[in-house]
Amino acid sequence: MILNKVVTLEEFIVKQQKSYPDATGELSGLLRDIGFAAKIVNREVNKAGLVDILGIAGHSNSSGEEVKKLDVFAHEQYIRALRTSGECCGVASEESESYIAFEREAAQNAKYVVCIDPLDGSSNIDVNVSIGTIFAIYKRVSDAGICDVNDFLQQGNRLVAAGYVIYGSSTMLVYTTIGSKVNGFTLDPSIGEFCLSHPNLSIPSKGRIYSINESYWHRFPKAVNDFIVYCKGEDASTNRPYSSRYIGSMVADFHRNLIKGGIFIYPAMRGYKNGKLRLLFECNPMAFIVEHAGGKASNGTSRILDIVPTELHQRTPIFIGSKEMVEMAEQFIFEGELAAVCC
Ligand code: AFP
Repeated sequence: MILNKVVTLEEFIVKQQKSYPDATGELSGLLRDIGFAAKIVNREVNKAGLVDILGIAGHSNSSGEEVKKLDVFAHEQYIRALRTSGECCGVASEESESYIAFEREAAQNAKYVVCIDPLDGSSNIDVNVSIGTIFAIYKRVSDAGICDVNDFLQQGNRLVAAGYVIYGSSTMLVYTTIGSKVNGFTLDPSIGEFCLSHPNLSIPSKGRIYSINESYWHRFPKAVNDFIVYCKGEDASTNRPYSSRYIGSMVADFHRNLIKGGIFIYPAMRGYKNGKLRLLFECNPMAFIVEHAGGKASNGTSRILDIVPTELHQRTPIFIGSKEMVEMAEQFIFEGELAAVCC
């Protein structure tokens, strides 16, 4: 029997690096460090039901939401990995009000910053539902030395790399770098390595899954409800009605739609004029990935990656997934109408 050669994440990163003659290996080092931290977080997520790590850590994050112990653990692990890597001069984390500037000399000379949501979907931890980590890597814009806030307040169209880890029925790391394909690696627990399992991922252009928390129906703009009604409509020629699937973990909803085709929506709504999800920690990295997979990400009227951030914890409405579904949703959206409902 001939066994296929397994390609590990580390081997893949090195191979990718070799295809760029000018590459210094710094980005590769950073990606490897994120992969390492992902394994440690995965280990704790897997034993969450066994050890006394479940429960609320007793304080709120900067957005006023409950912080669970695993959120804190994941935040600390990723920060530690990035601090020691020497390839990163600072991190902005969804779990931290301000960015964290690394002071070691090697870090001050490093050219990358990372924005990270260490444990997205944490309200699902207690019920054994998939959760994830989302990361985004930019080149700093400041000169060497201590990084500053402008290094993080960059448009998504300046991203160098982005990815996510999904801690699910299996654990996967999916990432892409500028100008490359999206590749997925599944953690083989028997060898402790992420192995290439989903090369060159591309999202079907016509999906038939829509993912939105419909319980907010009465708060949504009419255009969003009109799109939901369209998804539920009967029409054989467009394969409708579409299927509704909503996990409540963006990483898990996004990952399913990436593989099967679909749209994930977290719109503006009454009381939340910019929706819930954060531009820097959730929307930009996912938009970068979906575009590299042939999909689309919009706030309803403009490309997510073109939004100019003004604050670290800025939120934005998002429509993300299969290109034709996002374009169809956009057809229902009118800026004026959204503004009228939300403001
Ligand atoms: P938590 O991390 O607080 O569970 O929030 C998860 C999340 O940011 C995103 O992953 C989900 O898609 C979204 O919020 C779910 O929000 P709703 O509960 O309002 O639908």
